[in-house]
Amino acid sequence: MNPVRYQTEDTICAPATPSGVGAIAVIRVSGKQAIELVGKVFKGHNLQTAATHTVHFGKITDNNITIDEVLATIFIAPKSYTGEHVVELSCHGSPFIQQKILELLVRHGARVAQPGEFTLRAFLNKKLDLSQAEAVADLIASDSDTSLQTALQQMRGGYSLYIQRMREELINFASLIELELDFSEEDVEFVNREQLVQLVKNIQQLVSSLTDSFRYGNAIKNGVPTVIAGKPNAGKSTLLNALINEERALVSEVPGTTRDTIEERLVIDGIVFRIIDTAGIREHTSDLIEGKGIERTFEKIRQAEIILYLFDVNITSAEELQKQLDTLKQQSAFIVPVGNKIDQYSDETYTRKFAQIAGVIFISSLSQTFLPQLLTALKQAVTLGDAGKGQVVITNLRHYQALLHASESLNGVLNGLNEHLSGELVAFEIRKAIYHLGEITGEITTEDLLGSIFSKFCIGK
Ligand SMILES: Nc1nc2c(ncn2[C@@H]2O[C@H](COP(=O)(O)OP(=O)(O)OP(=O)(O)O)[C@@H](O)[C@H]2O)c(=O)[nH]1
Ligand SMILES: [Mg+2]
Repeated sequence: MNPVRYQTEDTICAPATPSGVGAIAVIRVSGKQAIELVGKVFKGHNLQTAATHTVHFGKITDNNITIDEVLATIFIAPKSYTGEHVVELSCHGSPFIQQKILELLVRHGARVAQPGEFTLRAFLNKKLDLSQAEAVADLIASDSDTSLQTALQQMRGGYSLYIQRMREELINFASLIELELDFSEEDVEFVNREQLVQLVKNIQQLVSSLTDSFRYGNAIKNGVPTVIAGKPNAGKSTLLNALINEERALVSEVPGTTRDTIEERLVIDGIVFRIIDTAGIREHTSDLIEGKGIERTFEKIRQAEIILYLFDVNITSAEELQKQLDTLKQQSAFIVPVGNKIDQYSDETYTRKFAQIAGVIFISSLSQTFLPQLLTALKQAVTLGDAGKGQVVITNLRHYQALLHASESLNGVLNGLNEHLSGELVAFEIRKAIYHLGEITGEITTEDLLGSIFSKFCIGK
């Protein structure tokens, strides 16, 4: 942890735009002295008398030598990103000019900001809560429509409102139970036990719908792990190459060509898939390397959200396929059976051959037929497989863990109430649940936690 981060009396400055040459660059200055300090080096309109949310043309000068012509945008506290006075200087986008201006600001008393320090201040000034601040980082890092949408939703408040409400209700009950304890001699009950049980059950349900959404949420953020599995020579590597339009994986007619797993990204309508080509599964191999590859295949299968089970329609019988699919069903992944090499059929009798197996998609990886159907199936697997769109989705591992802890404590509350345990124990468990819910929105924080969250931001954010 870096203590400098918490010196909120300092006025901080940093480039807000990426490093390198560009048309313009923005330097952000925030703090109690921000306007006064920039005013010392800015020749033009008197910034100290400027209204909030106004833009002013002027020159940045150092001892009467002009460094650059800039636009200064003024935000007066508390109406700014950080909640403090903020000046944004749009200068010409040369790294040299930016450096000169930053040096000048530092000479006049500003300090260069730490990563995420602007957003940290926004959090400390209650401009956003912790889960919203974390969403800012996700937003900057988002690289697909879906991840962008989830980050935006979380930044605008997402589930923090729910969590705050749950927390407040629990706080009410906890204080009533604690009040009872003060009057324990008189044997009064301020808290209706049935109401409390109902409330805890409702909250429990909400918490578990949030934790359930994590698998989906995490997939959106990091890409849906999608494994192409099947027997050697089924055409897995050919399919990977066809999907990403590139000769990425080695293809040959020798079974056991792929030894290690190969992963490539594929974006379909804003959803990111991590397509993983694996070594073909066969039961007996004397080849050590191939054996290791097969072990790795099973590891990938266990981690998969979706398994594309590829089989050669020419040499696979329906019974065999059914058996292979049955063994895969032990996995929690969504399984799509894919019949490959249909180009070797002159008619469509292959559909009859596998008629009793549901949901088979038939393709030819080699001649790239029916690939769009496969893409549609992939998209559906995501939306059918888990929480649909529009629902609140958890993408953050820290939130997920806090929710799991809250859920454990809520179970403790319910058990305590069922077994008529003492009010003290029940209150203790409620307080624990309140604590864990508070960790998400930042009502409960430690400097270590804040440090680890905000240090992941880029400088200037
Ligand atoms: N006719 C036909 N041949 C195909 C098709 N897909 C793949 N093949 C051929 O099947 C052979 C094996 O293809 P690969 O893509 O290497 O198969 P694989 O499943 O990755 O095999 P391993 O890595 O050994 O497990 C190659 O000769 C491919 O050209 C297809 O749709 N039609
Ligand atoms: Mg292969």
